[in-house]
Amino acid sequence: MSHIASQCAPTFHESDVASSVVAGLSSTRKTLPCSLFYDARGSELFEQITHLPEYYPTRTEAAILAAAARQIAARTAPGSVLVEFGSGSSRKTEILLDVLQSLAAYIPIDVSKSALSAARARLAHRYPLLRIIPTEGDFTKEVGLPRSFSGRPRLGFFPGSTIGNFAPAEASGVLRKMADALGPGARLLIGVDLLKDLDILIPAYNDLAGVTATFNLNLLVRINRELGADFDLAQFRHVALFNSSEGRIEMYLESLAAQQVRIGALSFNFAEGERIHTENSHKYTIPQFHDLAARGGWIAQDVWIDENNLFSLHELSV
Ligand code: AVJ
Repeated sequence: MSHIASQCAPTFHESDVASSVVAGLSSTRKTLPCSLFYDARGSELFEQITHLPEYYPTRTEAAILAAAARQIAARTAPGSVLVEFGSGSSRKTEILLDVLQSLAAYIPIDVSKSALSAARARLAHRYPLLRIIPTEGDFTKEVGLPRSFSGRPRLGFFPGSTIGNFAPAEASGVLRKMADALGPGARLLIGVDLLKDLDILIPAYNDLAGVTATFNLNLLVRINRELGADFDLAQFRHVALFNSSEGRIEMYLESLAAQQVRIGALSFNFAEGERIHTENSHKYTIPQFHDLAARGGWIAQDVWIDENNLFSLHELSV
């Protein structure tokens, strides 16, 4: 079973949290996996981010999806299976579930058992006839879908521009894993944030209310709590910048002073101004993403974009 190494590699267990944190902070360029953002408090903060005036991706993608939904439904045969990768709260899925005709099943895949059961409860209430098969798993690894649906047309769903968290080489690997999991004839609906002016891009990751800063700093709160560390939050600040050669937003936690931080029996030294790299969020043009999808084994079928060219929704086929 191969694993895609990533700055954002998911962390399942307590021991994984400890080892990924120690490894990340021991490296010359300090880093922490962005999957660690999503503890209970982090998920709540991310939910707040999605409502910020500066954070356009969530609401723009939802509007694109709503506008494209009938077209998508018309291309989806009755009896299809909808598979969502990293389904989380399954909020945007409702836009599809409202229009897709007689699905054989909805298979949400997520690393969080609690997110899966909360989503199942909400959706079961709203769609009483829908067969929901929550599947605990990590979409960056091999995902086995239930065999009982092998003959069914499959539609994959990967919204939110989560693909942007992966460097291009990893991203094409993730897309290939999805193609393998879904099998021949499958389609994939994937949300991809577009490259755009920095005066829109930067504030989306550095909002006035400071919610993104709190979200970023919450990594240190989590490490203090779960690993018995003594990070002083007042001694770090949130930094978001655009790396134009890589075409991505990068987030960091920057040390405001020379300091030593203890994690259990270990200690880590920070120079003043030294940064911990906490997230990458790649932005693509349409042709760049088509190229990436092709390297992951997918053929571009259709693309929808909002009127302000902020965000894209792609339909791909294998
Ligand atoms: C959920 C990974 C797509 O990169 O825009 C939002 C996460 N980080 N603000 C993104 C995030 C800071 C988000 N993704």
